[in-house]
Amino acid sequence: MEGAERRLVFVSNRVGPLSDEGKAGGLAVGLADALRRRGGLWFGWSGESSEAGLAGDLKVETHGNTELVTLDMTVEEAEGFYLHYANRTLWPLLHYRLDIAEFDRQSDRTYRAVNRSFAERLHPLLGGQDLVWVHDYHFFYLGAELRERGHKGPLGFFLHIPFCPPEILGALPASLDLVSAMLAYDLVGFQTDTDRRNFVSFCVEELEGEELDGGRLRVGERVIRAATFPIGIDAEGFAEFATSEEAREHEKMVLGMAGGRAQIVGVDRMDYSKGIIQRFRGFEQLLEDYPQTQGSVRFLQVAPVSRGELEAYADLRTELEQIAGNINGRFATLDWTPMQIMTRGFTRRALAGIYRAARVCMVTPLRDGMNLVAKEFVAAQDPQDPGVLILSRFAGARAELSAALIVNPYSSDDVSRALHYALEMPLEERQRRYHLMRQKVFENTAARWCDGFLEAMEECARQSRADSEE
Ligand code: GDG
Repeated sequence: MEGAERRLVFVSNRVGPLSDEGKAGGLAVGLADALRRRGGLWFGWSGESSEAGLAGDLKVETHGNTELVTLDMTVEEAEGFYLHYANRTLWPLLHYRLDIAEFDRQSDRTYRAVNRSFAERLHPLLGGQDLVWVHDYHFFYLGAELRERGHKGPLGFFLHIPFCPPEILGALPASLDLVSAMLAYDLVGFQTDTDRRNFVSFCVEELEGEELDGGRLRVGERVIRAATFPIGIDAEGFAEFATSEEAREHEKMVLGMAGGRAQIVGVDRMDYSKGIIQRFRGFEQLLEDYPQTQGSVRFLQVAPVSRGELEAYADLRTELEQIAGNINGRFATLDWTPMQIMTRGFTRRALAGIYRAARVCMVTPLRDGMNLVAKEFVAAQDPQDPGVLILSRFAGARAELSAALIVNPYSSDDVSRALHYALEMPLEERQRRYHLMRQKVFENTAARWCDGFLEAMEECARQSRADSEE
């Protein structure tokens, strides 16, 4: 059990919270759990800007055996690194949106410089035995920067969002540098086999890499492991939320608004990758193709504004509000408004109540790493009278939740047919599908995902020690 002695070090753009006041998402819950159990350090951006930025003082919060350490950025650092390169270049590109990805030299430079500065500040805090686990597309270069500073211990990286095929990634001017930098990690984790395959293909096609057995990959002198670790949620915890008093109040409110009509729900950060526009079109098509649904359904879309400083996101908001307005204008009667969009956020307990009030939940991203909403919806259902999940074939969650109604989100016909089928679905079929999905959601939890990744890292560490002793 030598591995159990190793300290955990997590690096992610945003850090915490460690305690769960009903606000934290699945990821934070999973990571915080592991930190509480084993102790360690969680390192990242404070979310604030200051004049000194990454050169400024470390902010340290100690909670028992765990430290949260954060740094500010300057306004320029935050803009170039986070808003521009991470969210205007990498996010759209990795979500297969070459049409809106923006490439500029300056933000590429800032992104690399910020990764370098994070490595510079983190390196003195590290011991060679630490298990260092870096999260997501903000930190592709961090591992390589740590290696340059002499860090020899095990480094893991997990990508929460999709990894696009080489034909798309190749458009990124820095694609070779970026993927080469990923090889500094010993373990690279993805949400789905497709993402993993895309990464391996890039290494093979562009970097003369070679796939070995056991998920290993050789590129030049380096041998790393690339594997799939589908993320989960704290299913028990979320199911408890769904029967809390706050949830019940919200469930009642939603059902009251529905007034006996079938409630359809969508919950997403307002992001173009989530396919909300296409979902609205599908709902409109339902009202058109199945006129009996007019007056008998109600659609609530919860879409808290996210990255609102970026034009693509501001435009999306305007467009969604327009489409919702048009649908309501076209179909509403004196006593029925077909749909409602809300851009304010809810607590997680309230959200659980909203899921529970839903007869149908639409999760229709155009591309999504996993999609935790799909899993939360399942966890929140009443097993006696569960709602139906409509799930995009392009969500990572599709691999586990194949008992959902799987749709092509680009096809309004497909979405409208699935909605109609869901609304008509007999209780027995709802229960059968729900139980299959429930099993997956309660089995592959956030804690299990986290432990699985850490175990694989321990294995990599043992392997590399064995190799260096040979
Ligand atoms: C990335 C990947 C991957 C939404 N509205 C409210 C609220 N939410 C919460 C949901 C859910 C979370 O936000 C969204 O998670 P997703 O997984 O759906 O999507 P991303 O934010 O894009 O996350 C994704 C994930 O990383 C983890 O690896 O699954 O594919 O894109 O938890 O419930 N939470 C609260 N109020 C809201 O109004 N409190």
